[in-house]
Amino acid sequence: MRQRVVLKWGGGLITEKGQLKTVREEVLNDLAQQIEQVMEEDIDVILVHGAGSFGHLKAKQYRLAEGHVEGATFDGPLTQDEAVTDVRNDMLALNEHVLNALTRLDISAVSLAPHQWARNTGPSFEGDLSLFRDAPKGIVVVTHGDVVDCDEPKRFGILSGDDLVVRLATELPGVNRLVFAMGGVEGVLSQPPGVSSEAYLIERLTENMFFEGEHAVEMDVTGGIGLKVNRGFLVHKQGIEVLLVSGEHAQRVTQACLGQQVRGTKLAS
Ligand code: IP8
Repeated sequence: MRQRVVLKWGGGLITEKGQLKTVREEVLNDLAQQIEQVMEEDIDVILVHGAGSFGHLKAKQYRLAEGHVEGATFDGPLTQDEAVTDVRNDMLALNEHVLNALTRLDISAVSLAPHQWARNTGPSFEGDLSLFRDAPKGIVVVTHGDVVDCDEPKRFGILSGDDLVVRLATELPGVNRLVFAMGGVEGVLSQPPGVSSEAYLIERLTENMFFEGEHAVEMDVTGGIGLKVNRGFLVHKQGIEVLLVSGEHAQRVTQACLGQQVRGTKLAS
């Protein structure tokens, strides 16, 4: 059967997280090259990317993760509805950078923005995955975290790339691996309870272990490393390998996607 890998590029990896709408072009180019290497081994890639500074800052400012907040005032000139449109457009702009990085290497790619095909938030969001399933071999199908429509009374909400990967990895045929490529860390780090000693890389993470779950609440509207681990275990339980690796060290994403030995964290039972 055709083999596929679901790959998530973290928003903090491909953008400068603290600087509004700034792409890390060199990182993008390197990551695109690693996708090329994976495809040379006849493995198809479903690529999901996060939002970083193209999504989280404005989504936080206008409380978009909470959905429609009646009568709320915000520290900014927009209404919530205007902010929804802006963030969707900003995500399309980031997605264009991603597609450009792929097409520069002659990698064929198509993009499916979630606000056009998905509804509601969380790992069991609604949306038809048949366009992903039926994509011709050799084409990278790309999607990303987004602001999606939700049922009343919320009206809209944030669908994280970490939720998208759960359904993509568990419902598409031929997926045997899910890889989270992250910025700033080599995987999941330990944090002995109540102790501030140096954290070390956990190479095999089981569900009952403590880990460093620090999460930049001041700018992240989704869930940081804790969400990745939680969603990763949903996928691991379906018999799919889940790895969290650095996207900033040469070859690690390729190695992880190909199932080779790699420095990082693997989820384990
Ligand atoms: O960075 C969040 O997606 P994530 C999407 O994958 C927005 O969690 C628009 C903030």
